[in-house]
Amino acid sequence: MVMQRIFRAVIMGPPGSGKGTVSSRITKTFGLKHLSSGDILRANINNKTELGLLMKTYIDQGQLVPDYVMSRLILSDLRKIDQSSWLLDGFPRTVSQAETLDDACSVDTVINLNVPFQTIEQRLTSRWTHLSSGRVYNTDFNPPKVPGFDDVTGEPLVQRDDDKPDTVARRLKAYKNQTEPVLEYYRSKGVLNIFSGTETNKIWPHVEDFLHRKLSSAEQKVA
Ligand code: G5P
Ligand code: MG
Repeated sequence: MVMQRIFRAVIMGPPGSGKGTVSSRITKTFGLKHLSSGDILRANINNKTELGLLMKTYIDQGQLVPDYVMSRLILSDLRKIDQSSWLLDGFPRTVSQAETLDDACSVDTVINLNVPFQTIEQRLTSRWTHLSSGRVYNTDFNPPKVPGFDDVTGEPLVQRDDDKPDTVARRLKAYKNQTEPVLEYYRSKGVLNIFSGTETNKIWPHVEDFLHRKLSSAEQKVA
Protein backbone atom coordinates (compact mmCIF):
# COMPACT_ATOMS: atom_id res chain seq x y z
CA MET A 1 0.00 0.00 0.00
CA VAL A 2 1.25 3.51 -0.77
CA MET A 3 0.96 5.54 2.38
CA GLN A 4 0.89 9.25 1.92
CA ARG A 5 3.48 10.92 4.10
CA ILE A 6 2.55 14.18 5.78
CA PHE A 7 3.90 17.02 3.66
CA ARG A 8 4.71 20.42 5.16
CA ALA A 9 5.22 23.44 2.94
CA VAL A 10 5.72 27.17 3.42
CA ILE A 11 4.88 29.82 0.83
CA MET A 12 6.81 33.10 1.00
CA GLY A 13 7.04 36.29 -1.02
CA PRO A 14 6.65 40.05 -0.56
CA PRO A 15 3.24 41.56 0.27
CA GLY A 16 1.00 41.20 -2.77
CA SER A 17 3.25 38.68 -4.54
CA GLY A 18 0.29 36.30 -4.87
CA LYS A 19 0.74 34.02 -1.83
CA GLY A 20 -3.01 33.92 -1.17
CA THR A 21 -3.87 33.43 -4.84
CA VAL A 22 -1.32 30.63 -5.36
CA SER A 23 -2.22 29.03 -2.00
CA SER A 24 -5.85 28.66 -3.03
CA ARG A 25 -4.73 26.93 -6.26
CA ILE A 26 -2.43 24.62 -4.26
CA THR A 27 -5.17 23.66 -1.78
CA LYS A 28 -7.59 23.02 -4.64
CA THR A 29 -5.10 20.91 -6.65
CA PHE A 30 -3.23 19.08 -3.90
CA GLY A 31 -5.59 19.18 -0.93
CA LEU A 32 -3.08 20.64 1.54
CA LYS A 33 -4.63 22.52 4.47
CA HIS A 34 -3.97 26.25 4.17
CA LEU A 35 -3.06 28.35 7.17
CA SER A 36 -2.53 32.07 6.55
CA SER A 37 -1.12 34.22 9.36
CA GLY A 38 -2.72 37.36 7.88
CA ASP A 39 -6.15 35.68 7.64
CA ILE A 40 -5.88 34.55 11.28
CA LEU A 41 -5.01 38.10 12.41
CA ARG A 42 -7.82 39.65 10.33
CA ALA A 43 -10.33 37.13 11.73
CA ASN A 44 -9.29 38.23 15.24
CA ILE A 45 -9.70 41.90 14.27
CA ASN A 46 -13.07 41.24 12.65
CA ASN A 47 -14.31 39.33 15.73
CA LYS A 48 -12.96 42.16 17.92
CA THR A 49 -10.97 39.80 20.15
CA GLU A 50 -8.66 41.46 22.65
CA LEU A 51 -5.65 40.20 20.72
CA GLY A 52 -7.10 41.38 17.39
CA LEU A 53 -7.61 44.90 18.69
CA LEU A 54 -4.05 45.00 20.03
CA MET A 55 -2.56 43.69 16.79
CA LYS A 56 -4.57 46.02 14.53
CA THR A 57 -2.26 48.93 15.38
CA TYR A 58 0.80 47.07 14.09
CA ILE A 59 -0.94 45.86 10.94
CA ASP A 60 -2.43 49.25 10.06
CA GLN A 61 1.05 50.78 10.37
CA GLY A 62 2.55 48.16 8.06
CA GLN A 63 4.67 46.69 10.86
CA LEU A 64 5.09 43.05 11.77
CA VAL A 65 3.29 41.95 14.93
CA PRO A 66 5.61 40.69 17.73
CA ASP A 67 7.18 37.27 17.15
CA TYR A 68 5.92 35.70 20.37
CA VAL A 69 2.29 36.59 19.57
CA MET A 70 2.45 35.30 16.01
CA SER A 71 4.35 32.12 16.86
CA ARG A 72 1.90 31.24 19.64
CA LEU A 73 -1.12 31.77 17.37
CA ILE A 74 0.28 29.73 14.48
CA LEU A 75 1.68 26.86 16.53
CA SER A 76 -1.60 26.39 18.35
CA ASP A 77 -3.45 26.22 15.01
CA LEU A 78 -0.83 23.86 13.55
CA ARG A 79 -1.29 21.47 16.47
CA LYS A 80 -4.96 21.11 15.47
CA ILE A 81 -3.97 19.89 11.99
CA ASP A 82 -0.79 17.98 12.77
CA GLN A 83 -2.10 14.79 11.16
CA SER A 84 -2.58 16.52 7.78
CA SER A 85 -0.36 17.93 5.08
CA TRP A 86 -0.29 21.69 5.26
CA LEU A 87 0.77 24.91 3.59
CA LEU A 88 1.77 27.90 5.73
CA ASP A 89 1.23 31.32 4.12
CA GLY A 90 2.78 34.42 5.72
CA PHE A 91 4.61 32.56 8.49
CA PRO A 92 7.51 32.48 9.25
CA ARG A 93 8.39 36.09 8.48
CA THR A 94 11.42 36.54 10.72
CA VAL A 95 14.38 34.27 11.43
CA SER A 96 13.20 33.93 15.02
CA GLN A 97 9.78 32.65 13.78
CA ALA A 98 11.55 30.20 11.42
CA GLU A 99 13.57 28.83 14.35
CA THR A 100 10.44 28.45 16.48
CA LEU A 101 8.74 26.55 13.66
CA ASP A 102 11.79 24.31 13.24
CA ASP A 103 11.70 23.44 16.94
CA ALA A 104 8.10 22.23 16.50
CA CYS A 105 8.42 20.41 13.15
CA SER A 106 10.53 20.21 10.02
CA VAL A 107 9.51 21.96 6.81
CA ASP A 108 9.77 19.86 3.62
CA THR A 109 9.77 22.67 1.11
CA VAL A 110 9.62 26.45 0.80
CA ILE A 111 8.07 28.10 -2.25
CA ASN A 112 9.22 31.68 -2.70
CA LEU A 113 7.30 33.94 -5.08
CA ASN A 114 9.86 36.40 -6.36
CA VAL A 115 7.79 39.27 -7.78
CA PRO A 116 9.30 42.75 -8.32
CA PHE A 117 8.16 45.50 -5.94
CA GLN A 118 6.98 47.75 -8.83
CA THR A 119 4.44 45.08 -9.89
CA ILE A 120 3.05 44.84 -6.39
CA GLU A 121 2.01 48.38 -5.52
CA GLN A 122 -0.58 48.57 -8.31
CA ARG A 123 -2.06 45.18 -7.38
CA LEU A 124 -2.71 45.93 -3.75
CA THR A 125 -4.64 49.13 -4.27
CA SER A 126 -7.14 47.24 -6.49
CA ARG A 127 -7.51 44.19 -4.21
CA TRP A 128 -10.84 43.18 -2.66
CA THR A 129 -11.01 40.52 0.06
CA HIS A 130 -13.69 38.21 1.46
CA LEU A 131 -12.74 38.38 5.11
CA SER A 132 -14.14 35.15 6.51
CA SER A 133 -12.63 32.87 3.82
CA GLY A 134 -9.57 34.93 2.84
CA ARG A 135 -10.57 34.73 -0.87
CA VAL A 136 -8.99 37.58 -2.82
CA TYR A 137 -10.08 39.37 -5.98
CA ASN A 138 -8.63 42.16 -8.05
CA THR A 139 -10.58 44.62 -10.15
CA ASP A 140 -8.17 43.98 -13.09
CA PHE A 141 -6.83 40.46 -12.65
CA ASN A 142 -9.64 38.30 -11.23
CA PRO A 143 -12.73 40.46 -10.64
CA PRO A 144 -15.67 38.98 -8.71
CA LYS A 145 -18.69 37.97 -10.83
CA VAL A 146 -20.77 40.68 -9.12
CA PRO A 147 -18.66 43.76 -8.26
CA GLY A 148 -18.16 44.07 -4.50
CA PHE A 149 -19.50 40.59 -3.59
CA ASP A 150 -17.89 37.18 -2.97
CA ASP A 151 -18.51 34.60 -5.76
CA VAL A 152 -19.13 31.71 -3.33
CA THR A 153 -21.17 33.20 -0.47
CA GLY A 154 -22.51 36.40 -2.05
CA GLU A 155 -21.28 38.31 1.03
CA PRO A 156 -19.77 41.80 0.65
CA LEU A 157 -16.05 42.21 -0.09
CA VAL A 158 -13.87 44.74 1.73
CA GLN A 159 -10.65 46.61 1.00
CA ARG A 160 -7.90 46.00 3.56
CA ASP A 161 -6.95 48.98 5.72
CA ASP A 162 -3.26 48.18 5.16
CA ASP A 163 -3.53 48.42 1.35
CA LYS A 164 -3.15 52.22 1.34
CA PRO A 165 -0.06 53.29 -0.69
CA ASP A 166 2.05 54.57 2.25
CA THR A 167 1.25 51.49 4.37
CA VAL A 168 2.15 49.24 1.41
CA ALA A 169 5.54 51.02 1.23
CA ARG A 170 6.12 50.32 4.95
CA ARG A 171 5.14 46.65 4.51
CA LEU A 172 7.65 46.29 1.66
CA LYS A 173 10.35 47.83 3.87
CA ALA A 174 9.54 45.41 6.72
CA TYR A 175 9.73 42.57 4.19
CA LYS A 176 13.18 43.67 3.01
CA ASN A 177 14.61 44.11 6.51
CA GLN A 178 12.96 41.30 8.44
CA THR A 179 11.72 38.66 6.01
CA GLU A 180 14.41 38.46 3.31
CA PRO A 181 16.87 36.97 5.86
CA VAL A 182 14.43 34.05 6.25
CA LEU A 183 15.12 33.16 2.60
CA GLU A 184 18.81 32.76 3.44
CA TYR A 185 17.87 30.66 6.45
CA TYR A 186 15.91 28.21 4.26
CA ARG A 187 18.50 28.32 1.46
CA SER A 188 21.13 27.12 3.92
CA LYS A 189 18.84 24.23 4.90
CA GLY A 190 18.47 23.27 1.21
CA VAL A 191 14.66 23.60 1.06
CA LEU A 192 14.27 26.95 -0.74
CA ASN A 193 12.68 27.00 -4.23
CA ILE A 194 12.35 30.31 -6.06
CA PHE A 195 9.67 31.09 -8.66
CA SER A 196 10.20 34.44 -10.38
CA GLY A 197 7.83 36.45 -12.57
CA THR A 198 5.34 39.28 -12.76
CA GLU A 199 2.16 37.26 -13.48
CA THR A 200 0.61 34.58 -11.29
CA ASN A 201 -0.77 32.72 -14.30
CA LYS A 202 2.76 32.28 -15.65
CA ILE A 203 4.28 31.37 -12.27
CA TRP A 204 1.57 28.88 -11.30
CA PRO A 205 2.32 26.09 -13.88
CA HIS A 206 5.91 25.93 -12.55
CA VAL A 207 4.73 25.71 -8.94
CA GLU A 208 2.19 23.04 -9.92
CA ASP A 209 4.81 20.93 -11.77
CA PHE A 210 7.22 21.28 -8.90
CA LEU A 211 4.66 20.13 -6.31
CA HIS A 212 3.54 17.19 -8.49
CA ARG A 213 7.14 15.98 -8.56
CA LYS A 214 7.74 16.69 -4.90
CA LEU A 215 4.57 14.97 -3.68
CA SER A 216 5.04 11.89 -5.85
CA SER A 217 8.61 11.43 -4.61
CA ALA A 218 7.37 11.84 -1.02
CA GLU A 219 4.86 9.02 -1.67
CA GLN A 220 7.54 6.75 -3.19
CA LYS A 221 9.81 7.21 -0.18
CA VAL A 222 7.26 5.64 2.17
CA ALA A 223 5.88 3.03 -0.28
P1 G5P B 1 -0.57 39.20 5.16
O1 G5P B 1 -2.03 39.13 5.15
O2 G5P B 1 0.23 37.95 5.18
P2 G5P B 1 1.11 40.15 3.02
O3 G5P B 1 1.48 41.58 3.08
O4 G5P B 1 2.22 39.21 3.22
O5 G5P B 1 -0.15 40.13 3.97
P3 G5P B 1 -0.73 39.90 1.05
O6 G5P B 1 -0.92 41.39 0.96
O7 G5P B 1 -1.81 39.08 1.68
O8 G5P B 1 0.62 39.60 1.71
P4 G5P B 1 -0.38 37.97 -1.07
O9 G5P B 1 -1.18 36.99 -0.29
O10 G5P B 1 1.05 37.66 -1.36
O11 G5P B 1 -0.45 39.42 -0.46
O12 G5P B 1 -1.06 38.28 -2.48
P5 G5P B 1 -2.56 38.01 -3.01
O13 G5P B 1 -3.57 38.53 -2.04
O14 G5P B 1 -2.69 36.60 -3.51
O15 G5P B 1 -2.50 38.97 -4.29
C1 G5P B 1 -2.49 40.38 -4.14
C2 G5P B 1 -3.47 41.01 -5.14
O16 G5P B 1 -2.96 40.84 -6.46
C3 G5P B 1 -4.87 40.36 -5.16
O17 G5P B 1 -5.84 41.36 -5.43
C4 G5P B 1 -4.80 39.36 -6.35
O18 G5P B 1 -6.09 39.12 -6.91
C5 G5P B 1 -3.89 40.14 -7.29
N1 G5P B 1 -3.08 39.32 -8.20
C6 G5P B 1 -2.52 38.10 -7.97
N2 G5P B 1 -1.82 37.70 -9.07
C7 G5P B 1 -1.92 38.71 -9.99
C8 G5P B 1 -1.41 38.89 -11.32
O19 G5P B 1 -0.73 38.04 -11.90
N3 G5P B 1 -1.74 40.07 -11.95
C9 G5P B 1 -2.51 41.04 -11.33
N4 G5P B 1 -2.78 42.16 -12.00
N5 G5P B 1 -3.01 40.89 -10.09
C10 G5P B 1 -2.72 39.74 -9.42
O20 G5P B 1 -0.08 40.06 6.42
C11 G5P B 1 -0.71 41.28 6.75
C12 G5P B 1 -0.08 41.85 8.00
O21 G5P B 1 -0.27 40.95 9.09
C13 G5P B 1 0.88 40.93 9.93
C14 G5P B 1 1.81 42.03 9.42
O22 G5P B 1 1.48 43.21 10.07
C15 G5P B 1 1.43 42.09 7.93
O23 G5P B 1 1.76 43.33 7.34
N6 G5P B 1 1.51 39.60 9.85
C16 G5P B 1 2.59 39.22 10.55
N7 G5P B 1 3.36 39.87 11.45
C17 G5P B 1 4.41 39.18 11.98
N8 G5P B 1 4.70 37.90 11.65
C18 G5P B 1 3.96 37.22 10.76
N9 G5P B 1 4.29 35.93 10.43
C19 G5P B 1 2.85 37.87 10.17
N10 G5P B 1 1.93 37.49 9.25
C20 G5P B 1 1.12 38.55 9.07
MG1 MG C 1 -2.23 37.05 1.56
